[in-house]
Amino acid sequence: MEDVKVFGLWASPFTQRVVWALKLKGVSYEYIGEDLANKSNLLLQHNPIYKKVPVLVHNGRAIAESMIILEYIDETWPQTPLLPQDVYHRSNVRFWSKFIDQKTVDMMKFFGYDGEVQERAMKETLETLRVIEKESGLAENKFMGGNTIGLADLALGWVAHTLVAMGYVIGVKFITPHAFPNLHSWMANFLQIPLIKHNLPPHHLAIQYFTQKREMFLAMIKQEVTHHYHHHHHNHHHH
Ligand SMILES: N[C@@H](CCC(=O)N[C@@H](CS)C(=O)NCC(=O)O)C(=O)O
Repeated sequence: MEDVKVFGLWASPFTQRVVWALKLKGVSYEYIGEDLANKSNLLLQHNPIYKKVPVLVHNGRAIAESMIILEYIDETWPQTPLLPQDVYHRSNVRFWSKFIDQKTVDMMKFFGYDGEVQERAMKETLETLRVIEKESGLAENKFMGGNTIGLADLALGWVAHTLVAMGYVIGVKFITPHAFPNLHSWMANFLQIPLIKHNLPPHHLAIQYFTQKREMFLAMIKQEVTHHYHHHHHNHHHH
């Protein structure tokens, strides 16, 4: 008997990658929602290095890091393959998966800031989207690297959902048909897949979650600025 558990957070774009992969494969699993402000002992035990979600636990053995988990899932449950048969195409999909994964955190940076820092971060986000738009072959293919959904699409999936929610909160629409026609079609194709469509966090909850998150981030920066100011001031008196 298979024992599959996912430790996750519903709003986490990294958790969503794993949920989508398991759904596409038709693997049933138990979902354990984590409160990141108060992580469970099991999560810390399963991912002592990063202490992050998602973690997949298969028959008692833990795997961390969303993209590593996706490869594990693909190798363990070969139905509906996430990587192409052809060796070259497979490398190409891995290339884009890695590129997207490496850029993901930086692409979200704009969301935690205001003013100049936000503007600079936003430029970077747009530049990365431009690279994917132009270079990843989306003009010829429905999905990243072919006509079926795969590893790189799951890596990029957060752009079709989390990035949209983050943009909504700050009043920016990133993926318009005009600015990114290929990505815009990809997004429509991605969201049309029933197993994706039916496994997205509800829009209003995502908006609510990211609105709060942004307020928290901005409050944190303010606190840091005040802290630095006092620190500086304090030193001044002594020298
Ligand atoms: N590279 C990791 C990123 C996972 C990640 O950043 N998870 C966040 C939630 S979205 C987390 O668990 N944060 C908790 C923390 O940093 O304390 C992956 O791909 O799985």
